[in-house]
Amino acid sequence: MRGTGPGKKSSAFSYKKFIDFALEEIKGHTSLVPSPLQEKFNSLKGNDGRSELEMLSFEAPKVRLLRCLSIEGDGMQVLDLAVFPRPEFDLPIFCANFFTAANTNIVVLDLNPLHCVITGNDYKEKYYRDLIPLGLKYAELLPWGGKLTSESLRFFSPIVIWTKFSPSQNKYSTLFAAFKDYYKAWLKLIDQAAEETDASQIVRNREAQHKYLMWRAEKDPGRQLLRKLVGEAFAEEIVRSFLFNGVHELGNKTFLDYYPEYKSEDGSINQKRSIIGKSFEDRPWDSEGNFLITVLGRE
Ligand code: BLA
Repeated sequence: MRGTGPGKKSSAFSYKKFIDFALEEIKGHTSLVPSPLQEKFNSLKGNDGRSELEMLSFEAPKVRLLRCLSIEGDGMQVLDLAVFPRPEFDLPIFCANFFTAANTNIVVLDLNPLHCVITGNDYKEKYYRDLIPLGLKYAELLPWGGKLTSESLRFFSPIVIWTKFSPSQNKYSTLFAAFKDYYKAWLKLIDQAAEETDASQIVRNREAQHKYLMWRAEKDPGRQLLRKLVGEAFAEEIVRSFLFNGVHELGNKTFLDYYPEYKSEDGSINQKRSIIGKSFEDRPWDSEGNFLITVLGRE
């Protein structure tokens, strides 16, 4: 390590170039304009006086919201970049969720399916069939990260990259390559997407996105850290109005309407992330993208 102290091991690494790539690359496909959210959610320093949080948000003709939160702290980096299509499109949601601490990296990279790909075949065929080789390539380079919140699997696609690794330049390069390839694959989908005109399909897309957002807004693993950095009130605003913007706008159903299994005896939401528990020690899709365990339907 050149001139870096022991506590600074991972600070040579930054997710900024991922963001630069995403914003630059999309320009060849569509025209981004800043989101009105940008005014309230931008840059700030964490309560520890050292962490920097940066929030960026944009819209485009087919994109309801492209938003990104990055945190650079003391030996810690976070990237949470997601792109949510407008409800007139049933496109997958681009999802890059990377947490880097001194000794570990936790990675979810996926084109999260808007509709179920576990019990249903049509949506899987439509969007993932051609992407299976891409998924297989990175499943080898960035192997399955072991057991995780079982409920999360409903929101993942057959090409999801769920991995954990110790800091290594080589792994970061592979992750950057995967990020670029997944993002480009997603941009191709958005290029090809035709606007839905059937009102009932648009309603169905909107509700599916709302259900997804309600899950993530309630059970986001980053909440504790955000609360520590910016205080409880602003952390909640970031989660509900920025990261998972749409929870208030896209529908009226509550978390428990969608996920009644989380209801506790007193009627409140069970605070546990998982009711089923952690599972899926190994990657639960075969090499053709078939889910191997069929207990987890979504609709
Ligand atoms: C851990 N983040 C995780 C884990 C997953 C995800 C699966 C492993 C723990 C688990 O099994 O739940 C990510 N889970 C997802 C994603 C979906 C999902 C993307 O269901 C989508 C449907 N993460 C952030 C931000 C921070 C963050 C903003 O997005 C920090 C500010 C941190 N993620 C974070 C931390 C952990 C984690 C600290 C490990 C701690 C823990 O497991 O609670």
